[in-house]
Amino acid sequence: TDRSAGPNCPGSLIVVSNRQPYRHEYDGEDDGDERTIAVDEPTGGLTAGLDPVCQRTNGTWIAWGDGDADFDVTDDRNCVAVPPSSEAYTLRRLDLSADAVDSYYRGFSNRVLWPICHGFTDLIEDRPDDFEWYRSVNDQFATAVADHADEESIVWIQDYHFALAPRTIRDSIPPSATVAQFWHIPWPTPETFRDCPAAVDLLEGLLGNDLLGFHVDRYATNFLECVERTLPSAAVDRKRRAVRYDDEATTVVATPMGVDAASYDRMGRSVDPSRLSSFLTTNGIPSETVLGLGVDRLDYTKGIPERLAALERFFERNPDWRGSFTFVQKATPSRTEIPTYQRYGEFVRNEVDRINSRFATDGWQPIVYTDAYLEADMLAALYRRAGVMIVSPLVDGMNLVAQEYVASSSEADGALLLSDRTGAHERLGTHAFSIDPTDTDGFARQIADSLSTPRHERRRRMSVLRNRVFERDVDWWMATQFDWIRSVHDDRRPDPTS
Ligand code: ADQ
Repeated sequence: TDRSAGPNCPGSLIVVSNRQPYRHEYDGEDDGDERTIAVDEPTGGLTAGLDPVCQRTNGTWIAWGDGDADFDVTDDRNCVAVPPSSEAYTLRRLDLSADAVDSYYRGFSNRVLWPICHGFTDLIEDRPDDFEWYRSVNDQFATAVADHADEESIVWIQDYHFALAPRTIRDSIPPSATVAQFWHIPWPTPETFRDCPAAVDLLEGLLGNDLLGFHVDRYATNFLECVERTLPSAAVDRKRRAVRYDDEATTVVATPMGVDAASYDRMGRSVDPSRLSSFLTTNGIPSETVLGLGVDRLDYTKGIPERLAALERFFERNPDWRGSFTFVQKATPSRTEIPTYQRYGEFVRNEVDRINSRFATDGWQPIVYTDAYLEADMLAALYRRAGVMIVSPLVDGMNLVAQEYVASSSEADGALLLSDRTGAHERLGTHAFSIDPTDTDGFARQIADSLSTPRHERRRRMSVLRNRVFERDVDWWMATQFDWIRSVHDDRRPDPTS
């Protein structure tokens, strides 16, 4: 996609995110005295979309320096100019200690905020010191923002790793600068949020934003209800979705994130068929099989055991499909230092083995599990080849995988099975094969139905889904966020006529 036009950012952009857009790594080459440093280009929708905006506004990106090769620990402002070809903007990398990462990232972010926002309150692990580290890392990021901000700055913070930073940033940058944040995961109901440690601090922190974005209306409403119940002195206007607290105003909006649809479409078509067949052969998948596919981080929110249970029920009830339908589960190991995630991964792999040993024949096994790295174009080709895509989270803020599948399905005859508990379901649910992941019988029936639905009907559904995914792609999402940012930015500025 030509992104040179891109969304219109009214000031100089400062992006704050946990992960950095460019990683600097030794490339293994020995170049005289020094080894050469290779730079990884940004991949993935959000990073690839924001990078050109930073380039155009000569902005700044602030992120955790995560093991960067050319990191100079004696320099407390670890800045590099990126991208290497044009050096258009500044990447400021924060050096976080091992303890800080363990507590802020693997601790409070992923053992408290992640489970609570997804409603898994029984999985919360509130370890001593994690919150204080979370606060201290948020302060570190806020100080870095203040170093780079001026009157015209637009600070755009990504995600749940930074709930406290917005207020500190607000208090330390010029009043005419704007602070916005997008929260990529759900916001829970007040009943769930009641169990959240440091609830008051988190809400006060988030209300330091001029603009706070969520994927769907439900999360925005939940957030406003939590503010009403937790901060009695906040003035909440539910209709206008606005909060006044401590003399600052926050506008809350819902903008569902999309994917770079055109690029998935193009990548899916462009892969040499021999690469795809060699992937199938290497994994022992018969080339003529009807292919089912699941692509997820190994995370307990993604409903992988529920999917396996439904597949088992499906093969029990539909013996005719044994040998001619193969399900590929592409899993990406995630947060592997956390024991809950280790146990989850182990459980998933054992279930795959058990189901395979139940149904496998000489030349066929029902489920192929792989956690091998896949290049983006191969992923798109696999999506395009899959007749049935199963996306079955128990809770998911949005879910980009479902949209990537639709965007890659240029043959338009595949079927998307989509959990009604995802943000994506609100736009795609009417024309996907909707599932409740916990209803094993119903789920298994939907697998069978999707496979027996006539091609013309699958095409009809898929073409509606494709229109929706292409209409609201990642560029639409960013443009909409920047429209909102511009409107709150204008509100902050002194009225020239008064
Ligand atoms: P995630 O929970 O990570 O994101 P998802 O939205 O599906 O879930 O995004 C995962 C991304 O990782 C996809 O772009 C996918 O292609 C990519 N990916 C997965 N495995 C891969 C692999 N092996 N190789 C390369 N890429 C791989 C969180 C929230 C979601 C929300 C997003 C964006 O939990 O609800 O949709 O952020 O806001």
